[in-house]
Formats: sequence, structure tokens, C-alpha cells
Amino acid sequence: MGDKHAYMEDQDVKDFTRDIQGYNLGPLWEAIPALMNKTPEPHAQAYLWTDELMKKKLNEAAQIFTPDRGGERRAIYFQNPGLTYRQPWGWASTTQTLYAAVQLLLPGEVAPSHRHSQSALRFITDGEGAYTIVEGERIFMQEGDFLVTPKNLWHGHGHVGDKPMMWMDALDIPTIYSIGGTFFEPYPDKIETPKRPDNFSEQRYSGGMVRPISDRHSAVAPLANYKWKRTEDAIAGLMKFEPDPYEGYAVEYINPSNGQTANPTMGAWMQKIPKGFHSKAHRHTHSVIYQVHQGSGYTVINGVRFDWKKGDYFVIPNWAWHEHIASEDSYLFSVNDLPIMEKFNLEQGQALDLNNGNQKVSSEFKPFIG
Ligand code: GTQ
Ligand code: FE2
Repeated sequence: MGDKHAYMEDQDVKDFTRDIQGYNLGPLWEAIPALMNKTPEPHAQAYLWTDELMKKKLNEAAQIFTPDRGGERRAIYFQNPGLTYRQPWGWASTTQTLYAAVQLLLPGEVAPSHRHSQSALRFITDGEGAYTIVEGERIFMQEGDFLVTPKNLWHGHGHVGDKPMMWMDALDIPTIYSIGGTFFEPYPDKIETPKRPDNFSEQRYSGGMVRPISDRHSAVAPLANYKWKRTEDAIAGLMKFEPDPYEGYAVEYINPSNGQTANPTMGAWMQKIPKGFHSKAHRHTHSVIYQVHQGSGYTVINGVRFDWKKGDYFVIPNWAWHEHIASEDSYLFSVNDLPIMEKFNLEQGQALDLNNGNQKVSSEFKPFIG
């Protein structure tokens, strides 16, 4: 918190504060130190949820939350322990701007179509045979694929395979909520009927290489599915060059019709941290939610060591020092609010200037195992 001043404890100041609060008025002298901190002081905390915990809880959810019981999606979302104080009815987001969840769909199940003013990103972590149907196009999903569901488009999910399917959802729910822009509408029928060939957008966009001339100004990501193989190849190409000292070998998913981030409100990256790589520490205004796609290692966040392995999820809050270390070749998928920070011209970064650019480790985070 910002500086507290002795005068705030004086009885006449306290009495006056209480007096004006009775008129729905607030004293700026109390608010300034708490609201206008000198550098970002996020309430979101650095945190990690394990693969085992998420699988265990989703399997339990499958017993009690069945499609015939209603509800939109079988998804369990990450509640940042630093943000739970905000909403008395139990909602807490993952960072101050971002929501993330893990969703489980069983063979034969249907998650009904709906549309909303929040955008959704999906990263496929387990299984195959499920599709998402967006505006009448069935898009089949496989491990490592990255998908965009732009705001206000009809979408539902179905599963024609034979194994449980899981993926990470990331939405800008807290951002849209806090600026008062929330709209949601259920589809009149259960799920849309296909009206285009399956996986149409991927073919139409040649995986992002070229674009149809009619789509030169498309504001929504028309590619829909960014296949793992292409992402992996792009990173393999980068590995012939020097790694970024903070991020290793990182690429950002883009909208091929305008070159901007694949979704306007949330960025999404895939990065490879090669075995033995130890990045330099830095911090930046934007916050990040990670999913460990492959490998193992640890990230030091504000001096605390967070060990991770395939399937784990972790959060780096705004302005937190962090560095990544891989004990085997690792791929980290992540979602960030960098596009929001950049739209407001608020993005800043800083390199750690001590200790050869690395933090001292003061403790280790102990996650729930599940
Ligand atoms: O799959 O459409 O985790 O609308 C949260 C809201 C998933 C979805 C979430 C959603 C969805
Ligand atoms: Fe949705």
C-alpha cells in the first residue's frame, strides 16, 4: 500500500471522514495512498495449480455436473486467492483483467451454443474428437491447438470421440465486467447445426500464410484454429537464432488479416525454454497466465520458486519480477493482457539490475497436489 500519514489517525480527521461518508462522499486524502500507488500493486498473487488437482476436480465435477442437469459448461476456473475479497458471492478472477478455466467434455456430450460480449481463447491440453462449432463451422481440436472465439459469435461444443477431452479457456470476463460491457444470449436451440464444411477457416486461411482478398480488413481472427504443428515449426525456425534473454524462443499468435494479436483484448504466446536455459529476470505492467504444455522446470516470481511440470497452470501478476528455468525442453503456453495495456499506453518493463540479472530465491511455493 502507499504511504500512510500520521494525520489520518487524528480524531478530528477521522470524525470528518465518517461525517462525509454519511452523505455518500469520500475524502481524497484517505484514498490517494491506497489508490494511487507509486508502481503497480496488484491484488492478484503469484499462484500455481497442478495438473493432478485440476484433473481430479474435473473428474469429480463429471459425477455431479451432467449435461441433463443444466448449466452452460463443465469448467472449473482459477480463483486468485488475492482477489476473493472483492465479490461477496464468491466470484474471483484469475488476474485483475483475465479469467482462465479448465473445461472437460465427455464423449457424446454437448455444451449448448450461446454468444457473449467476452472473447474466448482456448488451448487444447488433453484428448481429441471434440469440436467447437463457431457460427456454424465445426472446428475439431487436438492437443496443442490454439483457438479463438471472437466476441459475439455463436459457439457451442460437442464430442464425437471416445476419450475425455480437456482444454484451457481464457476470457476477458473481468475486464468486460468492470467496464460494464457484459452481454450474454443463449442459442434458441441446443447447439447450432453445421452450415459450412468442417475446419473450413483453416483451409480458407492456409493456416495463416495467405488471406482471401475479401478479408483484408477483418477485425475478428478468421483463422479460428492455430494447429500445434505450425506453432512448433515456427519455434523450431526461431531456434537457429539467439533466444530472447527473458522469454527464450517465443511467438505470439496473430490475426493474419491485420497482423495484430489474434484477439484484440488478450494476447497469447507459445514459448520454448530449452533444457538448461535460465532466463534473466524482468517485470512488466501486464499480467500473464501460463499453462505448461510440455516439459518441467521452475519460475521464480518475486523471489518465490514455483516448480512446474506438464499440465500445471500458474499466474504472474502485474509488475512481479520473474525468470524461467527449464530442466528439460519445455513449452509454455500463456495468455496476457498486454493488448489492453498497450491500448491505454500503459505498458512498461524493467530488467533486474542486481545479481547478474537473477533474483535470490527466498522460499518455495507449496501447491495443492490434488
Ligand atoms: O466455452 O463458451 O470457461 O462461455 C467461460 C465462459 C467457457 C465457453 C468458459 C464460456 C465458455
Ligand atoms: Fe462461451
